[in-house]
Amino acid sequence: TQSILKETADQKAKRMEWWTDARFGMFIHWGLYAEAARHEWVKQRERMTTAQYQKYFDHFNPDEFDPKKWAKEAKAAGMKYAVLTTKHHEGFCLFDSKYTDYKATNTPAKRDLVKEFVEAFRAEGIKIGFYYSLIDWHHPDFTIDRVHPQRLGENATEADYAALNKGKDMRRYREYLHNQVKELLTNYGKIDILWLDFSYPGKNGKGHEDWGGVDLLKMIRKLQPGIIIDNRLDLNNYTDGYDFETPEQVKPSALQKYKGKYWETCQTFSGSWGYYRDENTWKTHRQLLDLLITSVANGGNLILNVGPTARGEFDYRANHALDSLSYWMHANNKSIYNCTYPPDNYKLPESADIRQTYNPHTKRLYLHLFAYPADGKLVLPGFANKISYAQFLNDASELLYKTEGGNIILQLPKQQPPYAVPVIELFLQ
Ligand code: H79
Repeated sequence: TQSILKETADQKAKRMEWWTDARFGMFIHWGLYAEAARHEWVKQRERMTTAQYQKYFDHFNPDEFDPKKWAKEAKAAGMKYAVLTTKHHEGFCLFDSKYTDYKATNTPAKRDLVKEFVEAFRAEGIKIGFYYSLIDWHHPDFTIDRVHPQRLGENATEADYAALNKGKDMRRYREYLHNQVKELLTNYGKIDILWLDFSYPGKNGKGHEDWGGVDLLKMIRKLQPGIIIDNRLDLNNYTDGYDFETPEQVKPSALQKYKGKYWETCQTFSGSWGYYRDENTWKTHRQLLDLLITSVANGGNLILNVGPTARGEFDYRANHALDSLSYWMHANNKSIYNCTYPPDNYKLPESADIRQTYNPHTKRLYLHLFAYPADGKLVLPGFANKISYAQFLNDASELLYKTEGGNIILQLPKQQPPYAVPVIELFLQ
């Protein structure tokens, strides 16, 4: 395996430190698909031609766009970084690229939306991430493959695709891609995260050779040496071909296997990433807390997505979900930031009702109560002599306990603190 940065594990840990400490970020999927309001893959799902899709370009007019509001909401919810789709698979650029006319500045929006996003979020002290789609369903040289809106029927052969793609030249697309990534990493100051999406190597798919991945990676590392990159460029033979893994829309129970790695699970409120008006599958407050807490309890990050509307606002359901998270985070964020899974000797038996996190700097252990004991008794098996004090995290109110055999028995008040998931803070001996 090769490497570009020639870093030691300690040097990488230092580069990643702010990100691992942060634990919680905001993803923002915004593009022309917000107008269709039925999934960011609408062009592909409905096999729309670029001509049919043109109405969304012509009518893109987010007259309520105010990224300062977005940044305030992200900050209130406790999110420490934000990653915006500068271009999604549809190919539409939210930024003022020299290399295409298919960009926000040429729509009724008439503005570089990426620039405004960067300025607003930076002003709130939120780290800046760019999502950039490797896939491009608009660029004329991007060859039509089996995942493209203009794909052929199931029975089409390689020869059929070769005929269809006559005249398209991926070399020109590669140059375009590299040029745009260069613009993004040159024109907007320090960029903290680059989120490239995605490769699908294999039969008639696209991988690092199509993207010119090695040269692209070298350029990225050179332009922004501190940047943190996701793992979707298909460059696995470089030790620093990526910085973190990206389990997408997986259940909390599937996160355990990433323990010990750098990872971030990306999750949606309702299933789609782009604004989807009629989707009725919104996660509950409790489910969102479960994703956040279980991520930290397994040593990873959560990036939670908002799909703003075509007016440029967060939808009322997204606002409601963010408000609930703000309320919880305001009182309980110390069990999230700078935390990870506890050392083995502080692990409670596996239980659906409790998730543990641990702050290695302060040596405090956090118990997240997904069920509140009816009799107020909480037994910590084998915890005798392991703790010196106990309190609720939200208000630092003392929790009494006694030692029985090798166990600690915590006596909680009858009344549950007013949080969907209350947190106990234990001071370790
Ligand atoms: O931007 C969001 C999504 O639009 C994008 N990634 C997040 C962050 C994304 N959507 N789907 N996927 C990533 C995974 C897609 C997998 C599939 Fe396929 C596409 C399954 C079938 C078509 C790739 C190609 C895997 C098999 C064939």
